[in-house]
This record gives sequence, C-alpha cells and structure tokens, in this order.
Amino acid sequence: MKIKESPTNVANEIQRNKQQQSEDLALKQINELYKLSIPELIFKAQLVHREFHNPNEIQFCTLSSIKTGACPEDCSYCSQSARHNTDLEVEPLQEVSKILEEAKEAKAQGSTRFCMGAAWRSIPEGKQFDSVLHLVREVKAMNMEPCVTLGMLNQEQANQLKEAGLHSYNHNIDTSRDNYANIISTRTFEDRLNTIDAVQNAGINVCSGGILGIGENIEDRKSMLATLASLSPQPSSVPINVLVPIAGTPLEAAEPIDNMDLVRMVAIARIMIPQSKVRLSAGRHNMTDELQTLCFIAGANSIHTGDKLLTTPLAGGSKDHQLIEKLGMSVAK
Ligand code: SAM
Ligand code: DTB
Ligand code: SF4
Repeated sequence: MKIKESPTNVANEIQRNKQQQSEDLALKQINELYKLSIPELIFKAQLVHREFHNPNEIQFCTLSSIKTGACPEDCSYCSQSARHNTDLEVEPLQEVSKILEEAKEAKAQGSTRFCMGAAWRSIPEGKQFDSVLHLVREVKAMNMEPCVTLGMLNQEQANQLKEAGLHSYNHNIDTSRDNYANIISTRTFEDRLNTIDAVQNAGINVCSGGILGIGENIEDRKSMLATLASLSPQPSSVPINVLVPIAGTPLEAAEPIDNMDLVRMVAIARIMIPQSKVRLSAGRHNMTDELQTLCFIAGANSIHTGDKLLTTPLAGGSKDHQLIEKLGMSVAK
C-alpha cells in the first residue's frame, strides 16, 4: 500500500532524513572516540564535563514503581512483562497518598528528581491518567523535578503532562535500531522515536538511554549512542543501565559485560551529549565503589538512589551518601 503524501508524512520524512544525516556524522565521531585508549578518552570526557557541569556534584534521583507488572510488551530483559514467567508481584496503580509519601522520603534523602514508572504499553485515558497528572503537580509543588515513564503516549497526553508541570519523560531507545527487534517484538524502534518526538513537541525534557549486556555488539552500542546524540534537541538525561538478569526472562543467562565497556560508554555519552546528565541506573548495586568512581570521572553525574529501582534492588541511599562523602564530592541540590 502506498502511503498518502500528507504534509505530516512529508514533514516526518524530512525530519527523519535530517536525523539520519546527523546520526551518520555522530557515528563517525563515535568510531574515532572508540579507538582511543581509556586514559585519552577519559581526559577528553573530563574536558567536556568541566565545561558544562560541576565535576564535584552528583544528582540523586529516586524511582517509584507506581504500577507494577502485567505489561503486555515483551522486552526480553524485563521482570514486568506478562509474557515472561518471573517471580514478580503484580500491583495495580498505587494510592496517590502512598506515592507522595515516597516522594517526600526521596526529597529527605537528597533526591532532586522523582521518577514514577508504570508498566503500561501506552498511557491509558481516564482516571488513571488523571491520577498521574495529579501526581506530577504534587511532586512539582514539593520542589522536585517530576519525571514519568509510562510507555507510549500521544501528543495530547504529552501536552497535558507538560501543562501539569512534568520536567522529564523517560523513554529509552535501549539498543541500536538494528538490534531492536532481537530484544523487543511488540513495538518498533520507530515507535520509540515517535513517542520521543511527541515529548519534545510538548516542550518536555527527554530522558533517554539504553541498556548494556543484552547480547548487543560494539557496533550496536556505537549506533545507539549515535541515535541518542542526534536527537534534536539532545536528551537532557541519558540513563545507562547494565542488565540485571531476571530469572524467567529470555536474558536470564546473558553474558555479563566487561566493566571497561561501561566506562567507555559513559565517557562517549559525556562527550557526544555534553549538556546531559549521564545517569548510572540499573546494575549499580553490583558495581564496586571504584567502578562507580571511574564512571564519575568519565562523566557520569547522576544516579538512581534508594533501596530499589522499579523491581530490582539498590544498595540504599545511605551507602550512596557514604560514597559521595568518601570521594569529597557533594549531592547536587
Ligand atoms: N515501561 C516503560 C518503558 O518501557 O519505557 C518504563 C519502564 S522500563 C522498566 C525503563 C527501562 O529500564 C528500560 O527501557 C530498560 O532500559 C531498563 N530496564 C528494565 N529492566 C531492566 C533490567 N532487568 N536490567 C537493566 N535495565 C532494565
Ligand atoms: C532507566 O533507564 N532506568 C530506570 C528508569 N529509567 C526508569 C529503570 C531501571 C529499571 C531496572 C529494572 C527494574 O528495577 O525492574
Ligand atoms: Fe513493559 Fe517497560 Fe518492562 Fe518493556 S521495559 S516489559 S514496556 S515495563
């Protein structure tokens, strides 16, 4: 079937062509950066980091799983997919008051961002979305950056979230365009980019990153960073997740990544997306203090803190405060 040439289709195509050109250029730069030794790469990353950020500060963010499990998507890494047989307690949308208690506690622990995640394929209309809008307003009124990650959305929903005061929308591209279908079959890479477009059109900051250790190769990692770097505007935060293998998922026995590959990804993200917060997210509870420190030196300047991400464990806020103190750094206010 031939797609009708509407003005929107033409505009989308022009935008995608532009994106492809800037992606090709970004990939060339990433290829060069990949050839550098770790000390050279970190030196470059430090130069960029110091130009745009305070190198002594780490932002703390707290996550809350406001609706857990029974997700219709089939992301191969995820504990929350209804298609995997994982040992997870399914929970419907939590009470607003309970979530706001968590937000209060997060603020007391030094977090400046509170990110609420729901295992939906796309945002449902009606009462549940009204609750989310209410939560966004309340978290903003607490002087924290409200962030949500709710799956796909349409333009109208993005506009409503903006109006409620949403700071950021998290929507990861996860891996390269080429590898996407190996990881997720229930949606496409293009679906992901379309949601990101709607978020950007509404004037909300995009938080988008990926996940390492899901069977991708180095070319996939480079390509993922090239796509992220060529988003326009660039994402204001880039979470870097390391697979937490979940029993019952297709990736339960995936080969662990080499730690230096994580450091490389952080440094290249820092150089290619200079103004963003590069955030260490999933898998941090398995990282030594030294590895986390190396990531901070390579340009990571934000972490997900607390006892839990969405469904997997973290070491706890006090451990994070201890590390920041030990390093003579401070938690960003
Ligand atoms: N359902 C929403 C979505 O898919 O956009 C938001 C939540 S989803 C859990 C957010 C991100 O967490 C995923 O895109 C993936 O990068 C990361 N993630 C999920 N499960 C993970 C795991 N087991 N290990 C590491 N990262 C994971
Ligand atoms: C992101 O990139 N990492 C966070 C946040 N965005 C929503 C989520 C990590 C989830 C890790 C797996 C879990 O706890 O279920
Ligand atoms: Fe659902 Fe998000 Fe998990 Fe995919 S990553 S299964 S969309 S909760």
